[in-house]
Amino acid sequence: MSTSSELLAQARRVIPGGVNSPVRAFSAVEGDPPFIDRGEGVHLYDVDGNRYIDLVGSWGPLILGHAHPFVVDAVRAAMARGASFGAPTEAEVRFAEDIVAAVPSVEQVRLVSSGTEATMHALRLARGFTGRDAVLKLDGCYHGAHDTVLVSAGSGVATYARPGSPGILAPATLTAPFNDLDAAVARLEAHPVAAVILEPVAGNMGCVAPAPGYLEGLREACTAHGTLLIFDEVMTGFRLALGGAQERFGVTPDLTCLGKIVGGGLPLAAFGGRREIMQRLSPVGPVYQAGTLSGNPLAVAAGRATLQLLREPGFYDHLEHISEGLEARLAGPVARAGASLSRVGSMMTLFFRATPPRRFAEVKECDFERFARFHRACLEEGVYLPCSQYEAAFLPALLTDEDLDQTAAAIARALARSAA
Ligand code: HOZ
Repeated sequence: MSTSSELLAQARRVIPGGVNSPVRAFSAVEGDPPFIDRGEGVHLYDVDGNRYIDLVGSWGPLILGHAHPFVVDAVRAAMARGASFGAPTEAEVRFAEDIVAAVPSVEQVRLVSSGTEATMHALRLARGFTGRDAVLKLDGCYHGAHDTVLVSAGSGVATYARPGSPGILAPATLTAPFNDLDAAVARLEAHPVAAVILEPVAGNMGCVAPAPGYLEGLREACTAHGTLLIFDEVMTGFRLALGGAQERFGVTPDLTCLGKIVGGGLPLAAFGGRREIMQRLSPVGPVYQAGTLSGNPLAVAAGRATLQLLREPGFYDHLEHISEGLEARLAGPVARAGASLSRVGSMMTLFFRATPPRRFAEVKECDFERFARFHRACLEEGVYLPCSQYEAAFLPALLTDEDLDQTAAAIARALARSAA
């Protein structure tokens, strides 16, 4: 028995399912999850001594790879000054200035500790600002684990084939298919809706790009109906461009949720947007929002250091070049396997379906049994990929040509091995 499997058995005695977040459980693929010992650059090492090229990157945050020395030094210096104060610091101000400068829609920002908090508070703020209760979310998008948005959600909810979750209270959540503008407009015409929330590039039903004109159409419809447009850029923020998907696609939402990369691998997220909306937040406005560890000095230090490196000229061109390089190397093997690769920037998913899906319903048509075999074969070949067809891989910017060659060759072998 491997050390990972022994640890999983021990974990299951004291932690539900042995994991602290369901997507880590490997329930939809073959075998047990490796328990991780450490990460270095683009590599992960498990407790059994196996080394993997890491294309999960902690589900998105690690655009600079593991334990980047510049980030480590920043966190070490912050720790030496004290882990938490529950009081304002200058670093928070400078960090907020960095975020405002980078993200087109953000005139003011509030720091929180997780993406779930960011979307929860953004939706509350939208309701408070508009005086409306209903919100519209798109099928297959995932916005964290709180009541309003655990409806027709992607990520772990889809992986475990649940329509939502017992225990949630979401009577005012409307849904429409992702990439179906007419359906969304019909909902807005039929109901007074506080906000439309979506991942502008879906990453939680695998990587699904917005159809041409879709984001622009939602923007127009929201403006026409007095509805706030919320981009959940927890995955896409600082990943698809410094200014996220909104910069890449040129569509500006009213509110933006950030997470993952913005915290440099530490628990930090944010939501922000137009000043007049953000001014409705407590203590200036009546919409309450709070958090003891919000703006935590260690997380702020990691986030600031990360953003500093992302602002280096050419960073995103290089990341695009790497991502194109992997896609090009995989094109032949993927086509021969009858699969398809969906990529936007450095987010990508290999779907076991002949053409890349455009909607959640199409993702559900994939060959999940083959995905499970493929995933296990990838692990055995030394490539660590997300353990669900409903997730996106995230490439780190440190991948070398040699890494890309080895990764593509390993994935090609895994594709061949996973054929029935
Ligand atoms: N949001 C990520 C999965 N799509 C990872 C967070 C989690 O659910 O554990």
